[in-house]
This record gives sequence, structure tokens and C-alpha cells, in this order.
Amino acid sequence: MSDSSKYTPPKVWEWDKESGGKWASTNRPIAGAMQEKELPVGKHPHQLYSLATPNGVKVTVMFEELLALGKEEAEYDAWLIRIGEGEQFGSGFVDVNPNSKIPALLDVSTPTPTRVFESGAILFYLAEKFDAFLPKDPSARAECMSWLFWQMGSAPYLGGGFGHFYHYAPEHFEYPIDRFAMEVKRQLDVLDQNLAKRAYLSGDDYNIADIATYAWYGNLVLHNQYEAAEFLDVASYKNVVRWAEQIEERPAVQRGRRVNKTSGPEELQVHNRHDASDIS
Ligand SMILES: N[C@@H](CCC(=O)N[C@@H](CS)C(=O)NCC(=O)O)C(=O)O
Repeated sequence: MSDSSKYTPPKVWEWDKESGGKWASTNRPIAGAMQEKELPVGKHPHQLYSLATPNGVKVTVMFEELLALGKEEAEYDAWLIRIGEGEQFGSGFVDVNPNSKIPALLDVSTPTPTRVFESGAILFYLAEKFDAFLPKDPSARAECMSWLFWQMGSAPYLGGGFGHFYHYAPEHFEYPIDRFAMEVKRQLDVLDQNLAKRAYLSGDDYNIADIATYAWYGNLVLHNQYEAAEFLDVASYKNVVRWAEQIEERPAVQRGRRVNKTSGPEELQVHNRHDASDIS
């Protein structure tokens, strides 16, 4: 690792396998499969390949919410993908998501299997398919989709920017931590001001915008994500805390948080989910 104060970028960037901190073994500048590996397929209409990171939790919460509404055809098999071990680079996974990132969904109930990648696209696909958690009125739907896209565009600054440099990077550098802490606090303020006026992000009702945003910003304000609760003074965003607590009381949310989970108390981890009884 070079001394950042003396670093001058070379004319052409080259891949230095030693850089990258915690994710050095999986991060790489090329796309595509690294090894042949088929994915398992279970008996349900939806095959989810994922891990309980915030992006993964969005989708398992959505499935649990749909099932809680009585949508039996939303049954799913959730298969654990260990991204730390490079399972997202297996050929079967890359066929479902060419971007090699969880979550990835295969709907095998359509005439030919439908693949869906990108957590926002998966939420929207399921919301449309089951006619739930998505407003019908065009203006209300536009507001919901605006917040959903806001989350998709904003969270990389929280995870890839702030989380990486504050929590995962091999050393602490003031410049990126300052830059991303400022942006994350600005985002929390955007949410806080919006939630001062409304119960949920796009109005009176809970929908896919809340599910997506709760998985990132709810986790940040309630669960000390990146061990940054004090550093970011998350408790001061009172409306965000109120909203996140309200969402986290939902049984479907509590169930969804446990699916494909490999950290925390062992009794709460459900590595693979094939049936409601797997989440006891
Ligand atoms: N924009 C994507 C981001 C997905 C993403 O970044 N997934 C991470 C885990 S949260 C991942 O699979 N990382 C593995 C890797 O980068 O190799 C989405 O929302 O689905």
C-alpha cells in the first residue's frame, strides 16, 4: 500500500491485488464467471440467491411481507451465496446476475425463467407481480418510485463510500471519511426532514420505498452499522429513528432479516430458507 500523501496516479491504472482491504480477495476489475458452478433450484416459484446484507434483506423482507399478506404464490427458496468466498462468480450465479452481486432472483413460474437482478428491480418486479406495496395512483406511484430510486442512488455513498473508508479500509484517511460522512449525514437529514411530515417515505402507507430504505438507513440508525452510530450521531435523526423502529416492529421484517444470515447470534441465522418453518 502506498503512502497516500505521496501517491501520484500512474499514467495507466494497474490491478494491484494487495490493495482493497477486507475485500481484497474478491474485488477485481473484470466481469464474468470465474468457475463453473450450477445453482441449486428448489420447489418454489421464486429462487433467490442472496446474503443478509442490506441489499439482500430488502428482498427477503419483501417476500415475507407478501406471504404475510396471504400471497401464497410468493413462496420462495432462499439460497445462501457467500460473497466473501467468491460464490457470486460461479457460472450459474453470473447467468442470473451478470453483475456478480447479491441479491439475484430467478422466477421459474414464468413460461421461461425470468431473471431479475438489482435489488430495486427485484422489489418492483415482485410489487407489480403481486399488486402489493406499490401505490396505484400515478402521482403516489411516482413518489414511491422516486424514493426507491433515491435509495438505490444514495446507499452506495453510505456503503461503498463511508462504510468502506470508515470501517473496512486497512487505514483511516481523513479526506474520504470527511467527504462521505458529510454526504451520509446530508442523506440522513433528507430522510429526517421528509419523515417529519409523513409516516412513511412516500406518504401514509408503507411500500417498497420504505422496505429498500429501511434495510440501509434503518440498519444504520438502529443497529450501529459500521460501528458508526456515535460518529454520525444517528440518534439525532429522530424522525428516521421513529420510522425505522415502526418498520422493525413488523413480524415480516423480523423474519426477513434472518434469512441468508451468517452473522450475529447463531439461533437467529437461517442460512437457507425453503419453508416458513425454517424461521422458527
Ligand atoms: N446495486 C446492487 C448492489 C448489490 C451489491 O452491492 N451487493 C453486494 C453485497 S451488499 C455484493 O454482492 N458484493 C459482492 C461483490 O462485490 O463481489 C443492488 O442493489 O442489488
